[in-house]
Order: sequence, then C-alpha cells, then structure tokens
Amino acid sequence: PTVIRREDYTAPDYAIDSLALAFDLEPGATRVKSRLAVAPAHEQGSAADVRPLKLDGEALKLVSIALDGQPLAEGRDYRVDDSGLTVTAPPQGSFTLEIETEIDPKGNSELSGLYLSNGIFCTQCEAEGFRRITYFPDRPDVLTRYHVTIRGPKDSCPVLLSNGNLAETGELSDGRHYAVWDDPFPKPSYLFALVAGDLACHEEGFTTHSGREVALRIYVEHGKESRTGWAMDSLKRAMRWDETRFGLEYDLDLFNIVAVSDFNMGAMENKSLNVFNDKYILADPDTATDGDYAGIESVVAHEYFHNWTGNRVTCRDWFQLSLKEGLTVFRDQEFSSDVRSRPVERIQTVRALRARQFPEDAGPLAHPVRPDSYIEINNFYTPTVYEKGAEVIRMLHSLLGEDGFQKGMRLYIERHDGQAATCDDFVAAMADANDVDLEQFKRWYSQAGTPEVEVTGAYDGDSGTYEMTVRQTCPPTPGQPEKQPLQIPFAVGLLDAQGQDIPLALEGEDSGATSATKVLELRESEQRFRFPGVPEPRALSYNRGFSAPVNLKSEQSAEELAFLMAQDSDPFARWEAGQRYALRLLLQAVETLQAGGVPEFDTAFIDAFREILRDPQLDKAFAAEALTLPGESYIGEQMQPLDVDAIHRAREALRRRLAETLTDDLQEVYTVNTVTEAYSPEGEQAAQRALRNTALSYLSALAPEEGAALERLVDHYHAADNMTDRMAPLRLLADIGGEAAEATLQDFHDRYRDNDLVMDKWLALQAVSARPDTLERVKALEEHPVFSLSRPNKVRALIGTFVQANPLRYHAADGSGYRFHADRVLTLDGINSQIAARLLTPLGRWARMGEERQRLMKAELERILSAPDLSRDVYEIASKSLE
Ligand code: B3K
Ligand code: ZN
Repeated sequence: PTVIRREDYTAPDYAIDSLALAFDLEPGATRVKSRLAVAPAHEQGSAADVRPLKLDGEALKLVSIALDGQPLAEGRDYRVDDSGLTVTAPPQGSFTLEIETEIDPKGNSELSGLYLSNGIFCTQCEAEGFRRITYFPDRPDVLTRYHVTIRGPKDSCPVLLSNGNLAETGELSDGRHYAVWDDPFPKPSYLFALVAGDLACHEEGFTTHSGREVALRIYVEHGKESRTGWAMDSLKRAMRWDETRFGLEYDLDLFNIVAVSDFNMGAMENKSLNVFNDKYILADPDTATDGDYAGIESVVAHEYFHNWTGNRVTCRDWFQLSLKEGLTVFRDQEFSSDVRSRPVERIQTVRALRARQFPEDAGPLAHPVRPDSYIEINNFYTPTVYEKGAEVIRMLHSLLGEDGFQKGMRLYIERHDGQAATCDDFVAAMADANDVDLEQFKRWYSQAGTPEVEVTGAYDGDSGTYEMTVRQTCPPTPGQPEKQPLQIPFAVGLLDAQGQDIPLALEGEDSGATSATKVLELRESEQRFRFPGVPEPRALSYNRGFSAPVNLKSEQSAEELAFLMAQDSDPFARWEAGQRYALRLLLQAVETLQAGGVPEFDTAFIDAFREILRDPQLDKAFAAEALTLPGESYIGEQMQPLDVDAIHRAREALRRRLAETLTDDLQEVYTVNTVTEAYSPEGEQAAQRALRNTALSYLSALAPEEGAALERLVDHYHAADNMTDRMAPLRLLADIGGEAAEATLQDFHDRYRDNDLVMDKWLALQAVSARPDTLERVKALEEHPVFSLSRPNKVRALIGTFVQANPLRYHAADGSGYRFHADRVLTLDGINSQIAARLLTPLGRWARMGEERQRLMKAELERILSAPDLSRDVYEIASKSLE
C-alpha cells in the first residue's frame, strides 16, 4: 500500500466552483448525477500547460460521463482504476463535467459514503467517503458550493435533508417526491451530508446575539423523540457559550441534527446537518447515566463548535487534522469546564489522556500531533491528534492568557475564513496577534512521545532562596530517535507548613509578578529557577492544573504526598498527589505479591482517605474522583513487564483494606448522600450520586460474596430510579458473579431488551467483568439477538470493551484472549475495515508484556498480516505494531 507523506503536498490543479448533485434513492441501486464547474488552478499559458484532471472514486459504477455536453470515451478521453477516474486531456480553461454513477447503499457495510442505518439513508464522508458517492477531487482543500437534489419514495423517506438551506420541494410520479438544498458556504467534500428516511423531529428555536432566528431540529427514529430534550438543551447552551466566550455566532437559519443507530464514530460535523450516533443524542433518566448526559453535552457542543473551527476554516490536508480537532476538543473542554466543575473536568480529562493517549505515545503507533505520513488517514483520528492536540492548544492558552488567546483566535479567523489552513497558520496567528515567537513551541506539533520532566529543589536558609532545577527529556518514538527540548508552561507552587501557598516571584522579577502559582517557561533540557525571599517550604506542588502533558519523574516522599493530598490549594494537584501516592503503594504491593508476600499499606494513606470522606467542605464530585484509585491499565503502564494478575490482586487488596478500615465512614457517606429530589443529570445531585456510588463500590469489597454486601448491591439496584444508580451496583455484581448477580443481570436485560443503547451497557458490563469465565461469556453473548458484527456500537460494547478495558482477562496466560481478538479483527475486516483497525490496537502493546505473552501476541499479529485481502486500515496498524 502507498504511503502518503506530508512533505509531498501539492496544491490542487483544478478548482471546482460549484457542484450540482442529484440523487435518485434506491436501497440497492442509487443513481447520482453530478455536474462540476471546473476551473484550472494552475497557469495555462498554452494548451501544453493543461494538466490531466484526477478525480477520486471508489466502489462506484460509472454510468456516463460528458464534458461540456459531449460524451467522453474510455481510453481515448479518460481512464478509470480502483482509486479513481482521470480525464486525460481536458480543454484549456473552464469547463463543465457531468458524471452519473450508481452506488449500493444497502450493501455498504463499511458505513462510509452513502449507506443505510436501520432503513435510513445517511452519509459519512470524512475523511474520504465522498469518493464512494461520486467521482470528485475528494480532498479538503477543494472548496465548492453545493446544490443538491434528493428524489426518493414518500412513504419510506418523507424526510429529505442535505446541507444549507431548503430551496424547493415537490411531488413526483410513482409515489416519489423531491427536495432541493443549497449551501451558500463553499465547503470541502468531507462536510457533505445527505439523510433520507422516516424520522421524527424535535424542533425549537434560537435567537443569535445579532438577532438571527435559527430553527434547531433534531431528527431521530420514531419512538425516540422523547429522549432528545437534553441534546437540544445542550445545543442551545453551546450556541450561547460560543457567542459569549469566543464571539462566534451561527451563520445560517437552520441547524439540523440527525441521530442514527449505526455509525462508525460518535458524530460528524457536516455543515448545518450534523449526523450523530444515537448514543450521543438520546437520554432520559431511566436509560442514560450522568456520564452519558455529560458525554452528550460535550459531543453536541463539539460538533457545533466545528462550524467555525473546522467548517468555516477547514484543513488544507489531512496531516493538519489536529488544526480542527485539537482546537475543537479544547473548545468543548472549556465549555464543559465553564458549565460544570472546572477541577473535576480537568481531572477526568487527564485520566482519559493517561488511559488512552500516553499509552499510544509510548507504543509502536506513536505519531506527532501533526503526523508526517500515513497509509490510511482514518487510522489517525487518534487520542494524539484529538486529546494531545487539545493539550497543545491549552498550553498556548496558558502561555498567552485568555485575552491573548482570543486575540489570536480573532486573527486566525479573520485571515482564514473560507479557506483551508494549516497548523502553522494557526500558530502564526497566535504569534502575530501577541507579538511573540512560537517557533520552538511548534515542536509540539512535530515531535511525538510524552516528555518527562524532573524537578529537584533546594532551599538555602541563609539567603532565603528556593532553587528549582528542572530537566526535560523525551523518549524516542518510531522514526524519531533524537528529541529536542520543548517550550513547556510548567505551573509550580510552594506550600508552607500550614499548607498555605508561599507567594512566589522569580529572581529579577518585580514584586508585582508575585503569585501563588508560578508558570515557569521551560525551553532547555535543564534550567534553574530561583525564588528569593521565601520561607522554607514544606512541600513542592508541580504541574498544577496539569499545565503540560508530561510525565513527572521526581520522587516525592510519601509524607509530602500525603500533605499535598490534604492541603494543596490547586485541586488538580491535590487529586494528583493522591493518585501518585496510591500508585506507589500499589506498585509496592505488586512486588510483594510477586514475591509471595501479603501486601501492607501505609496508614498515612488511609488517614488521608478518611479526611476526604469526612470533609464536609469538599466538592462531592471532586471527593469521588479523589477516592477513586488509579485504574488497572494505568498501573500497568508504570511497570515492565506488566503482570495483570498481580495488579488486579494488589488493587483489590488496597480497596478491601480501605473498606475494612473505613467502613463506618463509608457507610455514613453512603447514607447521607441519598438523593431525594427529582432527577437532574448534573450539579449537586450528580455529585452526590458519584460519591455515594464510590462508597458503594468500596463497601462491596468487604467480603463481597457474603450476604450483607451483596444484599446492599441488589437493594441499591432495585431502589434506583435512574440509570446511574442502576448501573453502579450492576457493574459490581457482574464482577462478583453468582446467583444474585445473574438474577439482577437478567432483570436488567428483561427491563431494557428493546432499548438498543441500554443493551450496549448490558453487553459492556459483562465484557469488563473480572470473572474467570468472561471470555466464554463474551462468545456466548455474540449469539444474542441484539449482537451483530455489522453494528459498530455492538462491536465496541462487547468486543471493544473486552480487549481494551479488561486487561485481566484479555491477557489470559494461554493466549485465548489474543486468539479471539485476532479472529474477530479478521472477520470484521471484511465487513467494516475502519472498525476492525480501531479494534486491533491493543495487540500492538506486546512490548509491555512478559516474554511468553509477547510471543503469543506477535504470533496473532503475524497471523493477521498474512491473511489475504487485508484492508489498508488493518494492514497499517498490524504492520506498524510489529515494527
Ligand atoms: N470529524 C469527525 C470524525 C470523523 C472520523 C472519520 N474517520 C467527528 C469529530 O471529530 O467531530
Ligand atoms: Zn471533531
């Protein structure tokens, strides 16, 4: 397969000024007529300068092609191959090209291009799905005005949607009708969308800041419309927030969202016609958890925010993907932080970053935020491009401040509105608007790997000066053996013995610069920072607020960590101290277990937990985070070779020890945090549920198989009046197993058997179970009527959860988990290669394992690679995973 390189970028030879598309919808044979207004984008002094016109196309049946009204002849005027169609000698100057193709939406199991989701026609064009609809220069730097006619049967497709404004509708013969859509904004083909089907609609209105009346419509399958309220509410809040915080207003009179049940990812930001996975639209208290509500709020906001960061200003080429994704993730994170608890949002973001992006950056698939090459671009919608990309934007925000950042945003949009831009353009706008030099900062875009920062401090009592030495390094990653120092905003604080922040100013700074948290600007591999005029600090608090996506290497004493855990004024750093302390104890416990001993845990740590449980001032959502131990995968990241059994046992032992010592406090927290008001998915009551369910989880660690603990779980489940409280005990029961667990799982199944999204939860919580027979159970569940390999949500819920979230059972010593995994990847590759490739990544983490498991994992990767007719997607992941 061909490797596409960033350095090979060349501007398009032709512009397509307008595109008229006409669809005649039939499930098995849809006709697509297109008329392209083509204009040369290269110098044409004479006919000799005219270049061939290359159009992308895949899985298309060509019906006819004509240039300026004259049919073209294959061989003489054009040629077709697997990847497209080339008009070999077009005329000089502008011309019109008319093409008719036939496609098969019903047979489209890749869910890329035009396909059917539960009988609804819908499209997914990003990254390169448009070429599966018609021949076109399917690249993001070709911006075109679209005029779309959709013809379809009235009974099965009463709703006909595309981008922009509805220009016309009308009746046709044979029970068909049509609609015409006009999008006034030129856009790249990846933002095209079409939806047609029998859909219910929830409509409300929004008045923009400058008085534009916008109709907001959410379309869903019939019967689901009562679950669209939260998404609508989130959309309105996101629209208002973007006006207030970024000064960005919506630009059309209509904004449509369609939710479908079969979708390759979460959602898609097509201009004025966002298409969503049901999972990120539908919610009611009985079927969605507080976490689901939060996810809907952030994804609805994210797709909406793309209207400016992605659509009005788009990407020049796919290597620039983070230009729109990193920035838009940053924007949705800021939205969530402004409407929810900022510290808790930050903690959850960092947890997710460490669970997904740090491992990627440390493994064989590590790549820069702006990759240099790819085989299949769909493999690069990664945590690095998205989440690390957002951290890079956040660092710019820290360096420039909110005002400076917003100045940069305004300049960026002023310069590039209506254009396809690059990451360099973005950084240039930030630098120019603030008159700063960001050349070194750009290394964050080109250098892969998670940097490591080491801090040592020394206090000189005579001069009252604290000196910090900060070193940065970055481990090698594929293709990048040597790294250069990065510009890193590194927030630090010093605490005195009472836990108060010591006001800090750097040597040479005037006293006006004094602050409790100092953001140091790292630029060299080693730097010294001196803080004069300070008393001797009791503890050092660093990377406050997680100001940079780095690993800290510094050793802090258990005592210092306990102190920070109780005292740090920065809530993130306070949480972090607890995580680091827990991690240290867990890793020690692992060693003890491996040596055949019985682990013991510091009382100081348990005391700190007690303080959190007893602190009435503490935000309850924060307390729930602070009381949650690092996950098994994250513990595993810190150890080589990784011992999944010992990690599981160590974590369970610490949980049990905490539960035994703190039983009364846990019971108290459990009792007082019972919510009595009517359900709301956020605020104080969601925080109470989070804390109460955390307490429940510890209490269930007390000899779980015994009556009382088990009974509490079952009672909690049956008393629940919302999904959050139903899922929490069920998840714990699924780990414990036995009769009560089976009966409760059955109850859940019977209650929700007709609700697809809830059945995904039912599949997932069985797949993540620590029970020894989990793999057998997963295989049995594949036979359940709700499961299907051609439905991405089902694959993710059952197989995805097992291979990604259940290290204990996935890494079974006999290799059964790996074998199962590879088998499913191979089958899926023939159905949906994007989903297959995404599912495959855990096999690439073999280097972390012991020798025998390494051998088993590599053998499965070899087996995948030797299979015939592998997709580009799976080939790329499998081959890079073996390098
Ligand atoms: N831009 C889409 C993701 C498209 C993935 C293509 N394989 C959703 C988003 O990031 O908003
Ligand atoms: Zn996005």
